[in-house]
Amino acid sequence: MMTQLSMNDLKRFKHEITRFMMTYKFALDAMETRVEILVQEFEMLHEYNPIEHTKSRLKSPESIFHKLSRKGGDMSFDGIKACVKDIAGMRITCSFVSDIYAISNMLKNQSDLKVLGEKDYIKHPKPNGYQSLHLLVEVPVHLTDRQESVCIEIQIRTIAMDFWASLEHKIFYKFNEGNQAVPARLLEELRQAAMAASALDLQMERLHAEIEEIKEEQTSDILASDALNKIVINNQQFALPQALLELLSDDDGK
Ligand code: 0O2
Repeated sequence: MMTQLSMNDLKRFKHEITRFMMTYKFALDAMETRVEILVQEFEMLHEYNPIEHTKSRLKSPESIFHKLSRKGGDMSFDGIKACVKDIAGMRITCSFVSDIYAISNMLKNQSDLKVLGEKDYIKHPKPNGYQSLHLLVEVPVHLTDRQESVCIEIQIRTIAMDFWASLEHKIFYKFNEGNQAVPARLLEELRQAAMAASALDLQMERLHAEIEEIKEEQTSDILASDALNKIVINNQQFALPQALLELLSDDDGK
C-alpha cells in the first residue's frame, strides 16, 4: 500500500512535471502564432500560402526518459532540458523547397529567437534518402513569475518529403516491432522513392515559377477593376474613403 509520504511525493512530482511540460506547450503556442503571422503577411505580399499545414506535438514523458537514459543525461529537470531538445516539436509542411528556406530565414531573422542549431538534410540528404530542414530554436516564454527560454525542434519540409518520411517511419516501425531488419530491397526502393520525390519537388517549383510569371502579367488588367477601392483583412472588408482615393489620384497627376 502506498504511504502518505510517497503519495505526497507523487503529487509533487506530478505537479512539477506538469509545470515543466506546460512551458513546452506554451512555447509551441507562441511559435504557432509567429508562424501564423508570417503566413498571413506572406500570403498578402505574394498571393499564395507557402505553408500547407503545421503540426505540433509534445514528446511523451516515457519517450523523454527513454531518450535521457539512452543519451546518459542527468535525471533532473535541468538534465532533461540540457539533453532532450525535441520535447516540443513542430513540423511545417511547405508547398515548395524555396518556401522552406524563406520560412526558415524569416524565423532566423526574429531577434528574440535564438537559433541553437540547424541541420540541412535537403542540401545533404541522409543516406536513406531522408530530406528535411531542422532548426533548433529557443523561444522566450513569459510565465506568471518568470521568463524561460524554451527549446523547440522545428522540421520544415515539402509535402513530397513529408509523404516519404511518414511512409519510411511506418516501415521502420513495423519491422522494429518484430525485431527484424528492413529488407535491402525495400531500403533501395525507399532511396529511389526519395529521389523521385526530390525530382517532383523540382518540377513543381519550376511550374509554380512559370504560373507566377503569367499571374503577374494578368494582374495589371485586373487592377483596373473596382477591386482597388477596398481592402480585406481577416475576411473583413474595409472600403477606402473616396475622398482619400481622389486625393491620391490628384497627387499622382502632379
Ligand atoms: P520523433 O518521434 O519523430 O520525434 P536526436 O536523437 O534528436 O538528439 P538526431 O538524430 O541527430 O538527434 O536528430 P535529427 O537528425 O535532427 O533527427 C531528429 C528527428 O528527425 C527524428 O525524431 C525524426 O522525427 C526525424 N528524422 C531524422 N531522420 C529521419 C529518417 O531517416 N526518417 C524519418 N522518417 N525521420 C527522421 P525522432 O527522435 O526519431 O522521433
